[in-house]
Amino acid sequence: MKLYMHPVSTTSRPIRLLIAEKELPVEEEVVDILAGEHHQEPFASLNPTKLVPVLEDDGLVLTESQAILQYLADKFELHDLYPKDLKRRAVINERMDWFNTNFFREFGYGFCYPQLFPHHKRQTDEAHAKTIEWAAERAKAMFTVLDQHLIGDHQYTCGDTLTIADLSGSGMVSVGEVAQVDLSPYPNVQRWMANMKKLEHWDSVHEVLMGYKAAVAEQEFASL
Ligand SMILES: N[C@@H](CCC(=O)N[C@@H](CS)C(=O)NCC(=O)O)C(=O)O
Repeated sequence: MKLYMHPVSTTSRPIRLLIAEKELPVEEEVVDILAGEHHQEPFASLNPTKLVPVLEDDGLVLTESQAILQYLADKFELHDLYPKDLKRRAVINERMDWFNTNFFREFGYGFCYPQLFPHHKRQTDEAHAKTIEWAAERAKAMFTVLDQHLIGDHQYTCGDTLTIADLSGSGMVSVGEVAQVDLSPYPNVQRWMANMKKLEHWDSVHEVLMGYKAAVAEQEFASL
């Protein structure tokens, strides 16, 4: 079984964290998305959407991070992280969809990525600034939902035990560290992220991201 990924990639890190924490027998291969390798063969044919991550397992090719997390949790019977109980599982699936659509559209693709990655820069300075301004308002609303409603008084996003939804969501929130996002208006999010950082392999999985953070430390970022 092989995971095609990039260590900085927001959607690859949660899967790498799952593999590391549970010592899953999954080989990892870096696709250098910063050098455009995902637009070249053979990767472009493996995933015509030309994004990482991709999981290959004996003829099965999966190209969406949430589906990959769910598949690995089922395949290796990680019932602690992805229970079979219908309603608990439905909540985890709901949170994963929420993170990957509502939250990440605004915070990742709208707010952070245009500031962090040159190929996400808009064509004019005005369009660029407006994109970030538009997404910032919506990302703040999403952080409020995450803080007040999804986490609230709990330790994690689906209650008081860790699930694959937390792996997914924390990967998305952590990209904000690179863009120097202040999470102090969201104390429950800060508490939850502190819980996530206690995972044994958090630091090693996020090492390259933290290197990227150091590399752009002098850049000026919009505030959320
Ligand atoms: N919906 C996809 C999104 C994957 C995605 O956005 N991948 C990014 C890295 S986080 C990528 O490959 N970017 C390449 C690019 O921007 O050209 C998933 O959840 O797997």
